[in-house]
Amino acid sequence: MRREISIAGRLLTKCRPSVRLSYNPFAQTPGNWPRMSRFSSIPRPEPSTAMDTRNHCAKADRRWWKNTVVYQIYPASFKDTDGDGLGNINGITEKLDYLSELGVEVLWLSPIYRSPQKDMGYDISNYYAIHPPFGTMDDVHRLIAEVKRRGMKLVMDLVVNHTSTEHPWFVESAVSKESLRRNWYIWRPPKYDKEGHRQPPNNWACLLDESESAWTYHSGTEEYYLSLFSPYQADLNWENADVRAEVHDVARFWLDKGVSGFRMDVINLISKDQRFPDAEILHPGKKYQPGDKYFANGARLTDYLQELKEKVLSKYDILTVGEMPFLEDEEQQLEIVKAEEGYLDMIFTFEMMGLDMVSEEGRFSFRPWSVDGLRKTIDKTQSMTTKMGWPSLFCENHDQPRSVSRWCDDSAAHRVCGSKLLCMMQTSLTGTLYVYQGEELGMRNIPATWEPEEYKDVESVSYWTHVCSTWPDGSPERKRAKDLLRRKARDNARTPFQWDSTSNGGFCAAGVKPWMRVNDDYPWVNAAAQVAVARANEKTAIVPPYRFWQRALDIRKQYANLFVYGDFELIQNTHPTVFGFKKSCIQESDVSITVLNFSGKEAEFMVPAEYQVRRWVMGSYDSLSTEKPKEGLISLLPWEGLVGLCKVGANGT
Ligand code: TEU
Repeated sequence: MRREISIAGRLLTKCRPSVRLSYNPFAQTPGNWPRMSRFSSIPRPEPSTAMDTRNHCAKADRRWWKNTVVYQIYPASFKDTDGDGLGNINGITEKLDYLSELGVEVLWLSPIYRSPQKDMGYDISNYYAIHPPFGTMDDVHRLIAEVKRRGMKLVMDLVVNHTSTEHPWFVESAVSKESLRRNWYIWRPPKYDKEGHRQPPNNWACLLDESESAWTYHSGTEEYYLSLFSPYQADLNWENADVRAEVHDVARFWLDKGVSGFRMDVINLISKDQRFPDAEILHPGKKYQPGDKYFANGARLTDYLQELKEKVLSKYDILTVGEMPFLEDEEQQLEIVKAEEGYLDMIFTFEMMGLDMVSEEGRFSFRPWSVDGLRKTIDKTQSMTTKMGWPSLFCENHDQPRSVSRWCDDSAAHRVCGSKLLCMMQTSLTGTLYVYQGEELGMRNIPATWEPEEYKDVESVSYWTHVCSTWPDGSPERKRAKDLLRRKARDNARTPFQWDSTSNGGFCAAGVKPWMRVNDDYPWVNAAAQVAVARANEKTAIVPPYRFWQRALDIRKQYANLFVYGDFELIQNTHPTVFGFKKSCIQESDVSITVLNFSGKEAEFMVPAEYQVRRWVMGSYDSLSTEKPKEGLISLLPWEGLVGLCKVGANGT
């Protein structure tokens, strides 16, 4: 069942999913098929059994942004050099050697633009200026030059779904209904309920505060504006060609300065259903409901991306990655990233981040996740390469808890092994790899002993305020909410970077109060301590995460055919705790196997009979791991991961 439609002169073949995953990163509409999507009415074909799943490695074109490692910097928390307790641009420049030594090649900076910082810079009030506490435009020029001098590249965050309400465009838009910029944003009149009380134009919930409306009332002009994330972040009206032209100018401005690409913030939310209908009731009893079905992956998304590509992006040799929550359908994902015909090089999707969430319960929820879920999710993203798409790989970013705390065990006994296990998983998968600051040290979540007052993120603050106004102090509900905050708050990733064991973890000078409390573990979890250990290829007793990452990135480069571009296949895919996979490439005589025991208990794993491990090249327990048997049944210690290069035996393929 496949139908072709012609839209705007292009022949499109579009598909509707027959099966949908129930996960959703915001715990919103389970299965968010966009009604307005141009492919929504087209049936999906039966899965093709004839699809050739091998040898894509050899076919893939080899653009620079594929075989590269991107390191995300959260400027507020990276390094303070001017004594105000907030990280700054010169702090990044100062640490470039550390980054280049680690082996990263591209830096992605979370927003540094002028902003009232209601959402840590994701609320921009001037795209052409720098937030003064971060530094000046000259500092940025110097950073770009120093990055280039080291053969590295810089990627910026492009946040154009919304602006700060302090942006002059919004200020002008809000002046009156007749303002020339009125329709730069999304304004709608109120609705009135049966009792005559004023209500927002529809029932959509706010994304960073599920108990509130996605609309904010403006008494001056007696209308509401759409503010999907928070009342301080007003959604731009992309239907307006002037808005799009201005966004194109912003992108050109930064590319002309020599930046090498963009991470595009929630870029799949730019086309909204213009009817702004009420969302279906998914959370009975709640006033506001998830509206993503109507504001994500909308009908004109690909038109807007095509225009951006045509007018701006295609004119530069850059990396583009779109952050796309609420996008789970493979065909849609592929349409965005497909080689040549796609609009962006790659996207961030959040299926893995949903494995430990309960959709019906919202953002702050938790359920134990399974290795089987992880296996299926990764298998799905890896399979993109078989259809000429390109995956992005990440376990952390500034919105997610720390990976070792979330997916492994961050206790003193297991933290190091767990970080190495996650490192091996990421460095042996196909795609462009993204490492988040501190991940290379095995940094951990906020300690359980911290009170909610230490959490600074707008989302955490709204959540906790709501909890406190709903449940009394000492109630089990509050206790549970506190636990969820500790597990899931974005603050977990935002504590200051731990450079050394001096006060404030070396993030800022002694005596200066950092903008956010430094994790108490800095005396033993810090960069200096890990860098001080000899390089990992020497037989040291315990290789720390930084040295392990450094070596893993080397190995990834050295065997790029297998690790960066290789064809992915699951092995022993029913194992309850071990995630195993094989990588191969027609251009290589070896294949690799990665075996990851996601458990605090020992496990056994059978090396497939057709392979004999020539060499275990990486292992969580270092020399202990790499001396494991080369074939047959191998026993794995808690949180032990292994990566081996294998000869293909007589029965091998
Ligand atoms: O995030 C989009 C977003 O809403 C999610 O990443 C969300 O924070 C996460 O799913 C929580 O689980 C982007 C930015 O990364 C985030 O920091 C901003 O707050 C948001 O957009 C608005 O700009």
